[in-house]
Amino acid sequence: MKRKNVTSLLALSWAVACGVILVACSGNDRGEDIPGPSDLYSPYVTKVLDFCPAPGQFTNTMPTWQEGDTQETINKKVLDIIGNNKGGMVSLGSFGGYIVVGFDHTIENVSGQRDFRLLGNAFYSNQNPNPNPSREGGNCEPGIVMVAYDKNKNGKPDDDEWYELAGSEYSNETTLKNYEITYFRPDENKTPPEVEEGALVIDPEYIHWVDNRGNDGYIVKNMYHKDNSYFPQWIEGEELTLKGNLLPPNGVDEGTAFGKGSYWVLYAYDWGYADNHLNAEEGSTFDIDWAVDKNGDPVTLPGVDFIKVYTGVLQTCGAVGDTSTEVCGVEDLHLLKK
Ligand SMILES: [Ca+2]
Ligand SMILES: [Ca+2]
Ligand SMILES: [Ca+2]
Repeated sequence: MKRKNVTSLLALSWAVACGVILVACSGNDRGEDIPGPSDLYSPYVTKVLDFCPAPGQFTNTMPTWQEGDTQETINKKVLDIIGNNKGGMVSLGSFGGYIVVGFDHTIENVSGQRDFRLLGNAFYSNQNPNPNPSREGGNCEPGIVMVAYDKNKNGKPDDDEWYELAGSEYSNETTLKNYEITYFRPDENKTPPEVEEGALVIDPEYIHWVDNRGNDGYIVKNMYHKDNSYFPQWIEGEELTLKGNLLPPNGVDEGTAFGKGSYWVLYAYDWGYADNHLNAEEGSTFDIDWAVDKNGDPVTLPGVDFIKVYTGVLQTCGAVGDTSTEVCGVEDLHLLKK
């Protein structure tokens, strides 16, 4: 015990010394003072500012909604699940569902390096019926990442402080910019249209949506998730409007194509999305230098204080159900010296 204490003390003084050196070396090429890496800070999420999933099969169960929950209690539940390296998981539901997290320091933008990692639950399948897929695929559910640097130091991400990290599909001509969708609260007691006995989809007209392109459709209810409401229960009002850029669908039923029944493969986009590559791979890390403004012009940020992730696709893939980005945490790669 005693030796451990001495070791800890030595480690602490070493860490403090390194911290001082690192702080002294921090800052950026514009000469602005920003907090540097230090063992005094947590490399993980320490705040959940907002959590608003879109309708989806895991909504109200990841985290679990209970009667009486408010936005504040839900945010706290989410922090308990994914904050401080807990490693749990929350689900953002269909397109546009989002989470906003914060830290106890500014994640520094180190030039030429990835700055943070977003943890999700993406995996690659080794049972893809397609023998020659052009990219990794399995259950990749890309979420678009936005970052905010608290320029005015008011402790909040103001509307004009948000920038998107432009991932590999940002310039894809089938990515729809300024997409907007409105989901309508369902009548949970309505009689759904008749479906075949044993059908996978038990309510094909469960949650109606309309978008700003003149389309409409439904989030369907499936037999595997039939007991929870898919509409976030702590949100007030009869409708929920969510905005962002809509990525093209990434799911392909490869089973049908290769005569092997139905087997959906959700393919990974190249880079720059949450819940899109394995947590251990470089594909789950992000460079703050990918930030762009509303016109798509690059923006140089000294660091970020807040990160927002929202589900980037709108699709339902057979038995896998609706695609939703999952978030399990964030790591400051500089503090972790990765
Ligand atoms: Ca960087
Ligand atoms: Ca601010
Ligand atoms: Ca996922």
